Amino acid sequence: MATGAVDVGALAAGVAAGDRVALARAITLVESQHGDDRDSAEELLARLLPQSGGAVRVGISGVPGVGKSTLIENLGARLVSTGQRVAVLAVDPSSTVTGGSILGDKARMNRLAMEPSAFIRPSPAASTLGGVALRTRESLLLVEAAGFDVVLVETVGVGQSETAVADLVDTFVLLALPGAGDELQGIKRGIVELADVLAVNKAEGEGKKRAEVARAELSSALGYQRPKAGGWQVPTLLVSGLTGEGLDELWAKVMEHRRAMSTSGQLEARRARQRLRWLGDEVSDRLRRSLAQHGAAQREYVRVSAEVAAGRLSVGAAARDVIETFLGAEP
Ligand SMILES: Nc1nc2c(ncn2[C@@H]2O[C@H](COP(=O)(O)OP(=O)(O)OP(=O)(O)O)[C@@H](O)[C@H]2O)c(=O)[nH]1
Ligand SMILES: [Mg+2]
Repeated sequence: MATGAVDVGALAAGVAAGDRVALARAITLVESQHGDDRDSAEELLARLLPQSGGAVRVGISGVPGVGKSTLIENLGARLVSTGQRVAVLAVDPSSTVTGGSILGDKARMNRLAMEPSAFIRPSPAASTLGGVALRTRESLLLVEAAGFDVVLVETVGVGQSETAVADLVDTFVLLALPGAGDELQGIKRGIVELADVLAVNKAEGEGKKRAEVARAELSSALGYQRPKAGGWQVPTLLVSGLTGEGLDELWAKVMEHRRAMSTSGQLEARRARQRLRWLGDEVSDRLRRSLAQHGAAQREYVRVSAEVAAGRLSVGAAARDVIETFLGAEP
């Protein structure tokens, strides 16, 4: 659905002034799938780009139920109490199916949601994870233009989404659960490699001993990894998002990572790499959408699909036919 005629100039001014209502509207605009809105969104982003880039961007990931939202609520409240403005964005691939599972999350971040210097945005319901990540990148620029000092991006750990989120933050924090396990508790190997900081959550009271076991195991798993860019050693910590234990240390590590990256020039290099990957994703996404809207190409797709399914046409030849129709024929 189109959001109606948008006064991009006024909206940009509102966002730049830190107006939360304007910011929420701006994010709705970039998330819109409507063609007219896309044009306005791009104009808005072009205007605000010079004011973006200033926030500390941190991804918080981990398997469902590891305690991401609880930790973000507690950490966010601490940061707010030190005078920082904190925004929370969410990337939830399950929302592409259910149309949004973040309601529970927002309830979990009740206290933070009520802070005037905090801003919480549920994840967009886009048709693909790629689409979600693209729009989250844009939302991130908007909250930066609105003057937020810290952006925390929560992602549900199911594999692909962490890669997408690691690609849009400066520091990627992976949360794990207490106790040991062969499969590192369901965390995929490739995901552990993405982590800049690892923390075993729910490490309070009775859970502390088991948390230490998990920490030792993760720590030794990290030992086999090649060092990160700039020689950064991934720390493993014990935290409790519930009680707040270890959260100050966690934040200190995030800041330490950031300082190390800044000093070595890695921060700028990382962001440059991310922007280039973003460009590639954006081009692919647009091509895919144009293809889907191209009548002749879609008819050709249907035709060759039947041939491919029946084994009469090779996949390569079929793909070439679709692309040639797309490039050669009127829509
Ligand atoms: N003991 C203990 N329980 C916690 C802690 N953090 C979260 N929990 C509990 O774990 C459950 C899941 O917490 P959430 O914060 O919703 O976890 P999440 O990772 O955001 O979950 P999804 O968004 O569904 O992936 C809730 O019942 C929390 O109360 C903690 O530090 N210690
Ligand atoms: Mg959550």
